[in-house]
Amino acid sequence: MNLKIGIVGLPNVGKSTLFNALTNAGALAANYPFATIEPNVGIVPVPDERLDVLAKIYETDKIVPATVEFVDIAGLVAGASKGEGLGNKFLAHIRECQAICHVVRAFKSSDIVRADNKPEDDILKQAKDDIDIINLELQLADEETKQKVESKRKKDSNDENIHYLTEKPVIYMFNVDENGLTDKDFQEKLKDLVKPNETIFVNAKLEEEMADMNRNERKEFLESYGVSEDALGELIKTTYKTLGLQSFLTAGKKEVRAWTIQKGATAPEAAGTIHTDFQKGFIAAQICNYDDLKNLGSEKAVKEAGKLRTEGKTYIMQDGDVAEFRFNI
Ligand SMILES: Nc1nc2c(ncn2[C@@H]2O[C@H](COP(=O)(O)OP(=O)(O)O)[C@@H](O)[C@H]2O)c(=O)[nH]1
Ligand SMILES: [Mg+2]
Repeated sequence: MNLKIGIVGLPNVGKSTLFNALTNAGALAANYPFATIEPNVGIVPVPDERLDVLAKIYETDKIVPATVEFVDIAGLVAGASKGEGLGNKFLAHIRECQAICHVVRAFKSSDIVRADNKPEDDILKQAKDDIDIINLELQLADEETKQKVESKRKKDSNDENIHYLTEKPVIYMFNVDENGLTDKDFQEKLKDLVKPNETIFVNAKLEEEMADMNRNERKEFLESYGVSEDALGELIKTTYKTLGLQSFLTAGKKEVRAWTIQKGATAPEAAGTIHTDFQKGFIAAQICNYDDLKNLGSEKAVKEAGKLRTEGKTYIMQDGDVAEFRFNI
């Protein structure tokens, strides 16, 4: 599953700062060759502590995490749909994404000019105005798409599979300053602006400052600001929740690996994320629960405890299932 998240927002709200912080954090999260494909596209491993535990149990050095692709999408400004700024260049990028991370400026700084060049005044009100501008541009872009589709439909009646931008799930990421990180009252007010969407509060500047820190240093640094998880962890957790995703794991001497699937996916569907042949020729899945494996310490012990199950075609996968598939080709 190729999970792709587009980072949008007005200029100067901290998108690129966050994009860099996310890809940086990802590089640390695993010994996995992550990549920045283009300056604005990065593939980031999904942090998953379970993989480290499994690697020890199965005595392997190879850890392959699930990945998320982030795209730093510039060009959304007031009037973009009418050609302002980079015009409609952002459209194609957003269209390819399963979810949108909408970054909103909610920090105080007289140095960083706002996109509208207005002085900072009421942060809440300006945040609301900024959000409305972006959402209006997305709406206008959809209107244009709709018109194009309709005029095309008159010519040929092929029903196309159109993905409207405004139908994509949006997670609001408020870029707050140090006070905003712990000010629950302020956070509630920001949440109210975008209900019922999910919200995340981060300080892009702090995230950026952690670039050269190791995992422990990052943890301590964030905790000193009252933050328990970094932006990458928060965003991935929230995205999985919003899109109804979960992970299953495969483990062996060759490698341990995490895979992303929909909640409610069946065993053959899970097998299909590894290889389409696994789904076509699916026979059965041998499944144990990650916690049992962790507590009992080996696959052998899990088996002896009667906790290694054989599941068939209708089995619904659970988060943290460690699976091995049997199939015919
Ligand atoms: N004070 C402060 N400045 C920030 C924060 N996040 C980003 N900036 C600064 O705002 C400017 C614009 O940030 P950038 O990430 O390039 O914004 P983008 O246009 O949305 O990509 C840069 O000078 C950043 O250093 C923040 O949380 N606090
Ligand atoms: Mg930028």
